[in-house]
Amino acid sequence: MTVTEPAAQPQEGAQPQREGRIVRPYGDTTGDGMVQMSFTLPLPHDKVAEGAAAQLANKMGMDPALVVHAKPMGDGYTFFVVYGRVHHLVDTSTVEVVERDYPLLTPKEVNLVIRERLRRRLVVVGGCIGTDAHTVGIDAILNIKGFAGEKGLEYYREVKVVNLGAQVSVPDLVERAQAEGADAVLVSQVVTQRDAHLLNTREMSAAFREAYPAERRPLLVVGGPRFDETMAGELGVDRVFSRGTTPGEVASYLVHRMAARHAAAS
Ligand code: B12
Repeated sequence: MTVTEPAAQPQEGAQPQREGRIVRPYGDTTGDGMVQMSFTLPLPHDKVAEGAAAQLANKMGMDPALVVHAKPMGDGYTFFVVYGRVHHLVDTSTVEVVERDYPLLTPKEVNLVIRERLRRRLVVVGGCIGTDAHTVGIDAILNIKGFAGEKGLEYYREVKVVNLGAQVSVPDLVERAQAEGADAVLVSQVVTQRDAHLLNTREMSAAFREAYPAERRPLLVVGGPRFDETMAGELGVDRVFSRGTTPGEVASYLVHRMAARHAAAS
């Protein structure tokens, strides 16, 4: 998909122009429509299971569908990789994505905006909620060591980070956010089994709405590899970040929103 990069200093609400293209997948030769997909069936590995995998792929629009890998996964389960042709086209001009609508700032610029606008440190409280113990993602954003060559928010002199770690209950998160005077609450959800990430996020956002008057509620930001970034409204949060997010993007977003709130209040 070809998406033009946003300008360095986009206007508030401005939508970058997107170049539209009609594309189909590429396997052996350009535009041949070849794709590969993997899944597990609750069947022991035998010829019938392989036939069932091919039939499923056929029903999903893959024709021909070739089972290229099959591996037993414990008793009564088989993992498959199927390779084949799909005939669908994608028009990139109809693709909906959340574009970055704020400028990317350096840590120095972020610190400066906070100093000038807020005149105190920006307080960020973060953690993994529910039973989720996958802290590597939230640590990548918050800890000084950071991610992808960027330092985490702890590195920013004007940001106070309170990292609560794993398995934080929603009431504890709300209580700590209130005690710290949080400007933003950053929540990570990595486990998506039975939609736990969606249920936990909705519970969290509802609890913050209950605990705070609307104008004093901290910014609610949720992140994790399997979130759909277009779901912020549905989940009751201000922003959703997904795979590959860097600390600089988050810091830039926070000061952008903080500056907008500050301007609206004065
Ligand atoms: C490391 C790991 C573990 C470690 C976690 C250690 C730790 N301290 O975090 C341990 C061994 C404890 C573990 C346990 C389990 N795990 Co595990 N784990 C992983 C693994 C291999 C890597 C995750 C990771 O660290 N990624 C690296 C980070 C940097 O990436 P990230 O989380 O996506 O974060 C980035 C973005 O998403 C974003 N982001 C994330 N959070 C946030 C938050 C905010 C606010 C923002 C802005 C951005 C942001 O920014 C980050 C940087 O770009 C994944 C598989 C995989 N390859 O992804 C499985 C995986 C996540 N685990 C899985 C499972 C099932 C489990 C267990 C249930 C296994 C079991 N049966 O016991 C337990 C659950 C424990 C629990 N209570 O949560 C499944 C989840 C499946 C699902 N759909 O839910 C996965 C996908 C493996 C799999 N394929 O089955 N796991």
